[in-house]
Amino acid sequence: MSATLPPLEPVEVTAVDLVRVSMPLVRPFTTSFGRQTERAVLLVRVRGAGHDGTEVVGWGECVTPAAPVYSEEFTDGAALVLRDHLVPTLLQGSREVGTEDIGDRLGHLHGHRMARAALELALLDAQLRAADRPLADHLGAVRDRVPAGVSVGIPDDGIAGLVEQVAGYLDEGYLRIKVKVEPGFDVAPVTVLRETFGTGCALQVDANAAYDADDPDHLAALDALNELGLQMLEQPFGAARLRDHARHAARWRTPVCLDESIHDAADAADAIAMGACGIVNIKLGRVGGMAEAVAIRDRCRAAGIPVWCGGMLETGIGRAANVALAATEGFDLPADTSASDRYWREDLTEPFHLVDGHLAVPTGPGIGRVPRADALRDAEVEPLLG
Ligand code: SMG
Ligand code: MG
Repeated sequence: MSATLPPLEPVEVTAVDLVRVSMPLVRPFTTSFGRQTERAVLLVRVRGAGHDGTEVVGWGECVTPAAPVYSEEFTDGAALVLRDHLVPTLLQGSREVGTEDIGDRLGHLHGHRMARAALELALLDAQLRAADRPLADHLGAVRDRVPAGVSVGIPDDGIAGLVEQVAGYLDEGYLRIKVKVEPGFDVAPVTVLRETFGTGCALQVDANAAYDADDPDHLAALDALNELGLQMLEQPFGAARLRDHARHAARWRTPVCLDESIHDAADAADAIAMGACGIVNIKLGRVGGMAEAVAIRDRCRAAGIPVWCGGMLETGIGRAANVALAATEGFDLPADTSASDRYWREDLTEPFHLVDGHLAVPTGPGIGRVPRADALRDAEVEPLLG
C-alpha cells in the first residue's frame, strides 16, 4: 500500500540561498515550552534549469524555532548545517539533482530533519515548476480543499481570554480547536471550554511533552482530561518516552496522538506496535520532508491509524506544502493549517483564506505560492553557492 511518488526530471542547480525574514505574529503563541511573539523565518531558495533550459526558482521553509525548545533543532543550527553540510554534499560531483538523489547523497548525514526538509521541499518545488506540475497533483491529492483546525496557545489572560479566543475562532468557522496545555493549565480551562461550547465542539489538547509519567499529580490531570470527550491527547510525555505513552494509552479512552516522538516511518511502526498511539500528527519538517511524510502516512494507513497534518507556524511557503500533503488520501482529520490571518498581519505569500472551515489547495505549479517581492526586499540573503 506504499505509494511511491511519480518520478520527476532533475534540475541543474545554479544557486542555493538562505533567505531570512522576520515575521511578527498577530498574537503571542505560548506552549508548555515557551512564548513566541515572532518567527525568524528561514527559507531555502533553489535556482536551477529544467532539462529544456527553463529557469526555475523553488522555495522551502525551514520550520525550526529560534531556540531548541520543540526539539533539538533551531534556526541558526539549521542554517549552519545547510551551509556547511547539506547543500555542499548534495551538490558534490554533479549539480544535476532531484529529490530522488537525496537518500543516496545525504543518507550518511544524521538528523537535522527540519533543515533537510527545507532543502528537499525547495528542490521539489523547483523540479515541479520545471515540469509545470502542481505539488498536489504530484502527490495524488484527492481533495481540492482541506478541513482546517486551529491551535490555540496558552493565553496571557487566563481562562477568560482562552474562551474569548476560542469563541472567535469558532465564529470564523474553524472545524476543531486544539488547546495547548501544561501542568497547572489543563483540566480547569478545558472543562470550561466544554461547558461553554458543548459536546459538539471538536476539541483536542497538545501538551508538547510537558507531563511526567511518574508524577501522580500529572497523571491525575491527564486522567481527568481523558474524561472530557477530547478528539485526542497530543504528546503528553517526552519524545523518547514511547513506553510511557503505551502504558497509559492502554487505559485511556481518549486516543493518544504522537507528534515529537515520530521522526520517520520506522518510529511510527514501533509506536503503533507498542500501542503508544492511536493517531499520528505528520509534520514535513519534523520528519525530514515529503518522501518520509508520505511513507509515515502509508505505514499508519496500513495499520488503520489516522493521521493529520500538523503545523509549525509556517508562512504561506510552508503552509502551501502542508495543504498539498493534507489533500492526499488518509489525511481525514482537520489539520493545523489555519488561514494566514491567524498568524500574520500580512503573510509572506498570497494569503490562505478560511472558507467554510477549509483552505483551498493551491493549483499553480510547484507549491503554488511564492514570497511577495516587497516582503523579500527586507530579507537577509546568504548565497551558499552560485
Ligand atoms: O502552525 O498552527 C500552527 C501551530 C500548530 O500547535 C502547533 N504546533 O506541537 O503541534 C505542535 C505545535 C508546535 C509549534 S512550535 C513552533
Ligand atoms: Mg504538537
